[in-house]
Amino acid sequence: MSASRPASEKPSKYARLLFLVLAVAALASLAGCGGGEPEKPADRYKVRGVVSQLPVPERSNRELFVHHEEVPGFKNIDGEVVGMDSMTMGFPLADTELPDGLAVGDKIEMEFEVRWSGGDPLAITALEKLPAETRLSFEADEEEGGGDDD
Ligand SMILES: [Cu+2]
Repeated sequence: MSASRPASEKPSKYARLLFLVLAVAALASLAGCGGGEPEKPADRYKVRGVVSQLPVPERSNRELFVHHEEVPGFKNIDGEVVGMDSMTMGFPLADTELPDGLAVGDKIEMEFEVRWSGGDPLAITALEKLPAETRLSFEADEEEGGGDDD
């Protein structure tokens, strides 16, 4: 029996092959471990409300004022769920575009995020108009019995 090894092959070919295999393996493991612990993500909330003031174009920070419903799951800076009462407040729009023709009095549903570290803690990340007949929780308190006028 004769072992027919390719002893005549040039070693440099194997070296290159080995290098290639190692390089591919290294890349694969890099892609797999994604770069360490993720930062604490922003808290995100969804809330409905009524537009009470549109952003003022002259101001650099575009802020939409909304009379919003209660946000029961709202967390404070320590991550404790403290909730947020229904109130009228300004929400920075960040890069979010407003729906065409959005006007004061329109009902909306929006998502906003809160980052307790960094410059601007609050930002609207999504916003859409709700049908005008949508009943919001604070309306039920304020005007039981109706008398709706547009
Ligand atoms: Cu609020």
